Amino acid sequence: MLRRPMPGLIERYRQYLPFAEGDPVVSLEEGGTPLVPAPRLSARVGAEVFLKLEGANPTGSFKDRGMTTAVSAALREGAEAVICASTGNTAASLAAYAARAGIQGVVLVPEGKIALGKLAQALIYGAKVVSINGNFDAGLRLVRAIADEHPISLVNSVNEFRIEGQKTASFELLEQMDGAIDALCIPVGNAGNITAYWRGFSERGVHPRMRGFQAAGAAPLVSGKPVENPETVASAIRIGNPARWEQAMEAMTASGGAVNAVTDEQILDAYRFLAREEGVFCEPASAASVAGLLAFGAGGAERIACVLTGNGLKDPDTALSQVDGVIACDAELEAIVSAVL
Ligand code: AN7
Repeated sequence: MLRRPMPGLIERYRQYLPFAEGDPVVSLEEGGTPLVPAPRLSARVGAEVFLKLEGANPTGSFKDRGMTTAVSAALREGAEAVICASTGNTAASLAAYAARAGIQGVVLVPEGKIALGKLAQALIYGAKVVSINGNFDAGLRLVRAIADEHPISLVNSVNEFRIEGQKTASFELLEQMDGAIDALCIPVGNAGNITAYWRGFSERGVHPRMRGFQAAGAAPLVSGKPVENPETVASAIRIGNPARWEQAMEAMTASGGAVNAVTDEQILDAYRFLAREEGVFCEPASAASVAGLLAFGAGGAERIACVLTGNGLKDPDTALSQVDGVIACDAELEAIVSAVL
């Protein structure tokens, strides 16, 4: 058989992952995402800035990196179902990989607080989608209890295989930036991803400053205490009590980085800026990384990567709330020309 040029993460990075030859692999050929230069953003902050487009993964977010590993491991253990609590992207990713594996996916999502595209994804892939009248933190407590008592595998980022898969993004960044990276800007919700990046960098002996950004209304790591009722337009990171709290703080402290908060207004400014000035459409939570860089500056770093964790198409409602809208016009040449030129 012809070897495909871009196999999934487990095949590409097997020697760094807890999978042996012959183990089951559930893959949608995730990873291998673009790293694009951001010239206008670079000019604004006075450093060379690159955007890691994780929205280019098969379900449109970085979660696929951890889901190929978590679902493959679950299958290896004989699981017939997988479960998670989610603000949306984990749900979409779980649903896709469960479908691919031929097992049942179950997801708990906060009622009314999950972006439309993510909900559509979870449903069309065939997961059982349960909407709870509680937030992500309540959902995570519930699925932990369910997985403790029943034969269903928990694949939130408390699952070690999730972190293992997600650390491959660091390997890619080092390849794409030739090892020269001074700082990483990344949104932080449940804090699994920043933990994974730090692990990946550390395994390669490289230690860029880890700069995490939370939404001001959901910033427990900044205030140092859990947030009872987190609120932000960036629904993906509407999380008040991150599961990987200590590890995330350790990554930021050990690397000389920091965690800071950005307001919804700063997030939406960065969101529009990326689309209009760089041609990159990410979701609001992803824009928190760039909002943070713009708000707090390059801090002396010369080469910076911002992780854009999810695709803008995930959340069409927020996009449409940020624009003037379409120009209605008669289907006539003169009318159109005078309307747009
Ligand atoms: C686009 O899907 O927690 O700090 O349940 O979807 O590793 O939690 C999503 C998180 C950043 C934060 N950007 O990552 C979920 C979920 C996007 C996200 C984060 C999420 P973590």
